Amino acid sequence: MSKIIGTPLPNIPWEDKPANYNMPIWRYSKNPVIHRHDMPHANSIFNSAVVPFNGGFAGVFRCDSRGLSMDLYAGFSDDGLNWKINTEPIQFIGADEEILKKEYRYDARVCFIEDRYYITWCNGYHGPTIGIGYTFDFKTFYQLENAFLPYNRNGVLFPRKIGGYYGMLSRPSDTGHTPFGDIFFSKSPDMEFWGHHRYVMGTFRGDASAWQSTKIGAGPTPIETDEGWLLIYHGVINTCNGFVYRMGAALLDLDEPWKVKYRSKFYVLGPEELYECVGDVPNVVFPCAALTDADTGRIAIYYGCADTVTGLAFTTVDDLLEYVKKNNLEL
Ligand code: BMA
Repeated sequence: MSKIIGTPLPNIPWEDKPANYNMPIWRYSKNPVIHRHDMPHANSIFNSAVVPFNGGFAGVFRCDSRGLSMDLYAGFSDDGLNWKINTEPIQFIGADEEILKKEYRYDARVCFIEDRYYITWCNGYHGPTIGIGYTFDFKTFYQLENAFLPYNRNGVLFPRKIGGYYGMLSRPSDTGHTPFGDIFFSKSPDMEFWGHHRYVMGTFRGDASAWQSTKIGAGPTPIETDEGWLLIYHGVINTCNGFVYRMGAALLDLDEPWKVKYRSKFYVLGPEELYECVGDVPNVVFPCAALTDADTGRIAIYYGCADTVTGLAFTTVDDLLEYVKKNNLEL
């Protein structure tokens, strides 16, 4: 039995694992949980992040408009299933107009640290890089300096300081659709200056785990367990019909998260349902958030489906960790 280190969340959205199901993650039976038009002028709502907030839930949603402009919108829910997403994008305030200028914003993660909700996202600044902001109430949003030089994507914060420093995973990339990509760890004393970069893990080139052979990127905020940080990530293979995005899981050392203890050879969820296989970008499952209940070990994962809608899936810390350990990728 493994333990989630964190707070109880008795109202976590939940469905039991279907009988005779042999994968470690199972889908919500009423998926997609958010449809493409659940905000009036959206073309698509996907790759979005939710957290417990005020007894219910709040989130930062990627809504691509009908102009296909990519931006972030706040949204609220009592049960994590029925969402009301604001019709106006988040307006950040901050110290420097240069940084506040919006080129594009997408794929947010939200992470509660100490006293506030930090938001990281892929921020256009002469190419994609990692934007950072924070909010206390999901009404007023403050933007800090970009974490890195372009080009970078999939910036994911750890929910507490490690060895006295904030920690972030990210994936150095390029200006385009990036045919490569490994996960790195960086640390910061103040959320502004990031350094001490360490390699965490990369693509796997062999036949045994080809689903993660082109690029990988961190997904939800890593989940603290008594055995290490449970990381859910995406892995990509390039095929004759383009990239296919699947979900994997790994366990990172608690004190030195750039050390990988286990990593799944097999994907833990892949595009199989129609809403995952058909959409603006077919064959994509892209996890960006996970709610956890420390009392029961339950985990609810929110993931983008085919760059069009948002799905919800469930697992427990035991289901996922057992699977990762049993199917460990030997490097
Ligand atoms: C990545 C990002 C994600 C997207 C994925 C599949 O490069 O743009 O937002 O889900 O491609 O299109």
